[in-house]
Amino acid sequence: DYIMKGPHALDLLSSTIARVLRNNEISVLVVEDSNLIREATRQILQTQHFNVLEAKDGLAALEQLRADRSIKVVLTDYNMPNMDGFKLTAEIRKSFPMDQMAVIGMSAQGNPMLSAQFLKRGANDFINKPYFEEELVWRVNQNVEILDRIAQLRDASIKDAMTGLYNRRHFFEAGANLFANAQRENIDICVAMLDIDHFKHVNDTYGHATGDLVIKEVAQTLQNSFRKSDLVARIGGEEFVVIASNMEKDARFGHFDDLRQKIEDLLIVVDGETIPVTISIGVTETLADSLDEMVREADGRLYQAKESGRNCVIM
Ligand code: GH3
Ligand code: MG
Ligand code: MG
Ligand code: MG
Ligand code: MG
Repeated sequence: DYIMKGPHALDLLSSTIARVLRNNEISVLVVEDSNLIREATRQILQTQHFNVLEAKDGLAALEQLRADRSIKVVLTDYNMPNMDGFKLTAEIRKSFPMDQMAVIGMSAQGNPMLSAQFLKRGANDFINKPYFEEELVWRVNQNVEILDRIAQLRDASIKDAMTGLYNRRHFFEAGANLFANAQRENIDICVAMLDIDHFKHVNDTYGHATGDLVIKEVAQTLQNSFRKSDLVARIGGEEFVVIASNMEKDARFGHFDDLRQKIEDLLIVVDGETIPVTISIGVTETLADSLDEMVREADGRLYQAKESGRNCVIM
């Protein structure tokens, strides 16, 4: 029926499907002491395919928020025993910023100051009770949509669009935290600089598009060679950097040399021609006074690797 109405109906259908798929992944916590209203609210949200959790007061809500990291929206009543909605909102904001978790206040008391008080404490939105079902549905959906777009923008600002690796700016920001943590907790870290060999030759011989493809393949191999807790970034055109934590000392050189070999073994074929790709790697394992110093040290070793004929690891 929908589909017969033409392209606009198709758009509507596909955005509805996208919303259902998205909402399936999102938990909404309904905080309400009235069993009747809580139950009704849950049912409405379930029609939107949200995963709905319930709490009878602010204290119970805080406990759930600590336990379940998938909660993105909190719908909260004002008047509740133990902890009211204002206090709950203020408590939530101590741990969860408003661009990562939406708080929507609700109250039946017909007092216009209630919405102002909710917003003042950091709520994203407010709904009067009794609410119209459609208003509840769309306020929750819009709040989720906004959080989603913010997350997308944040992601785009820290990642390199071509490879999906972290960008240079994020490397130095996140790296500074990793480094400070390593210093404080006495965690063993190593920093590696990696650079594709004779890449100008790849561009000159096979063209820029093939060059881009090579960068993507190398980036993918790099990403797959380290743990989630390690930091892998594209720091320049065909230059990459890694901070790896708690890598076993004896296995370390082998790990980087295996990576070097994996790149050499990559089979990149364009128009029937196999593109030869190798990288040089410089690694430092000594915790210096700053991340910059460690990066400089690794870069020095990368230079040595280039001088020693490329396609090798200097550690
Ligand atoms: P070496 O072994 O000494 O590293 O030689 P090289 O040719 O790789 O030298 P260099 O690092 O100076 O050159 C890197 C080249 O990478 C220069 C630049 O045109 C190219 N490049 C940088 N970013 C990109 C990119 O995003 N795509 C493509 N296709 N080429 C890029
Ligand atoms: Mg109440
Ligand atoms: Mg160079
Ligand atoms: Mg190079
Ligand atoms: Mg380079």
